[in-house]
Amino acid sequence: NPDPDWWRQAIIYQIYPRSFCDSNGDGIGDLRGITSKVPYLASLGIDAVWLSPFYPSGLKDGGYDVSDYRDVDPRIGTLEDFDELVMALAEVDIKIMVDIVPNHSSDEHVWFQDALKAGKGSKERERYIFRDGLGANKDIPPTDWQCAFGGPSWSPSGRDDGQWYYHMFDSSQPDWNWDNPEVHEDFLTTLRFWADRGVSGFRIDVAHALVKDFNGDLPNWEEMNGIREKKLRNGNKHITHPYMDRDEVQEVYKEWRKVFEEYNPPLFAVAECWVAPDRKPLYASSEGLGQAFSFDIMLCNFDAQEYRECIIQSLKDSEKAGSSTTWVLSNHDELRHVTRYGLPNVPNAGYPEFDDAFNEYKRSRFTNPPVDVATGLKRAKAATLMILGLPGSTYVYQGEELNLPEVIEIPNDQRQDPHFHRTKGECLGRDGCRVPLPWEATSKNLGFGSDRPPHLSQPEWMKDYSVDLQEYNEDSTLNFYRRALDVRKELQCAEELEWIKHDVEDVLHFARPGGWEIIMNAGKTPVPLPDGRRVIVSSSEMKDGMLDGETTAWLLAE
Ligand code: TEU
Ligand code: CA
Repeated sequence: NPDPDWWRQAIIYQIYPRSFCDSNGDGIGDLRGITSKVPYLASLGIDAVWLSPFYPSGLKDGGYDVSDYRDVDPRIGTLEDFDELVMALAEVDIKIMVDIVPNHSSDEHVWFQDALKAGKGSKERERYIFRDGLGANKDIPPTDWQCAFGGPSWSPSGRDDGQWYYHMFDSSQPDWNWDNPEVHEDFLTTLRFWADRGVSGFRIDVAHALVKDFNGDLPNWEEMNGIREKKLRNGNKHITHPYMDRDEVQEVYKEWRKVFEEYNPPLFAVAECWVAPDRKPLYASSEGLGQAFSFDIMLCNFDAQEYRECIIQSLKDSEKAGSSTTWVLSNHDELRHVTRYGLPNVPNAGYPEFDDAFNEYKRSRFTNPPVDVATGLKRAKAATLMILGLPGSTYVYQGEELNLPEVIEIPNDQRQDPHFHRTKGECLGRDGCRVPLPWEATSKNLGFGSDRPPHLSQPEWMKDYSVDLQEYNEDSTLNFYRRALDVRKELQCAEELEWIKHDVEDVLHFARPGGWEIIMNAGKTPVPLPDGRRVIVSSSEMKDGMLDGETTAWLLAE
């Protein structure tokens, strides 16, 4: 009897397919490459993998510009390769999740191409969001809004008809019109398509967008940022925004829920939603998608008080929804956390968009970061052991188990992220966390692929992080992750947590059912370990009954 709750405390490993493993030596990671590494995935002790988009794509946004939702990019493989991967994973009891990108497609999607051709007023244009431009010549965009990567969020149809299409992200990513039933139908077909091929769940990209209301008088960009800020901070549903976190988007997910329940166990979904805490339960409820990412821990400095507040809030939000929370330290959009933790702290106001200090740090991403890698690594391991001790599921991003830092030194002509191109290099963008993995220290392309150089080049120092070197080193980060996941499986227990008071402000101490205790010292000064417990795993070496600074330990009663 399949367990419908398998995801609640699962370890889910995120694969960025183009950068995982290249089976045919063309420099691009592919599905067969992933299949060839199934034994490695099994050795980690994970429950599921989540594949970032591998669909046919214009590749203007790392595959998050999908031109066919029900196929595989020929550069990455075939549907047969996908089936083989599913089978190989099933043999080692690992589930598979895929990424659904429902806010926008690629401009190369056949429906968008049809929309451009069919012209103004056609039913083809009704699948996207087209509006007339302003002014006598309709050559002014309908609003002054900016897209997420910089630059206007409307682009001309290119057909001399005065029409513009809306894109929240890059101009190559036109937004779907979720007022159109055809769009609804098509996504239901896509969900079933992948579920029928053996997929257990989905990660839903920008789940808080989709439904728009662009009728009537629209706010200008400055006014809208005010609304957005209010909505992100206060959330309550009385504040409506033209495209963010509208109540109607939940209707879409109720439809999806019906499809999820057609399967046994029901399909699982996790929402990528950047919304205020009081809105999160809507997305995470069992009538909606089922789980919602909490990125708060990713936005925390390495700081006990910030962690404490974040843990309490995340657990509260998920409990309200009857869901479990998520812990994420890195993903394909963010500065890898070894590097982040090696940087000086920035004031954390929770929502980065409106925080000057955070923006400054993101913009400087990563022209000349003053990174202290040793500190970053020590903290990364401590934070990892802390989140693995919490109730909820943990998402691990490929390479974090190798302790990979962000790659700064990518030649500009190789950079792919629209962030980099739109800001004319002012922000280096997200390519630095997407560099292909180092598998073998002394092989060509570090064992990623056998022939052509990887699509983003691996710096010389990356060989020191190779899987093969770490395999045989008992103290490697790779073996630390394996040990922690192994022990965690043994200690698996109900989703309960009890805080234990500690005299030192910088120390977090909590207990889980079964006598399992987690203690983290986020400060620099060592503290004594509590009496009568033995250490079962620790993020750095234990000496003389002391818990070192910036260290986490798991304890059991003696
Ligand atoms: O990201 C959505 C999102 O909110 C981004 O603005 C994110 O905050 C940004 O990338 C940080 O620099 C998702 C995907 O994860 C991302 O890779 C895509 O570029 C984006 O959607 C558009 O599909
Ligand atoms: Ca390849």
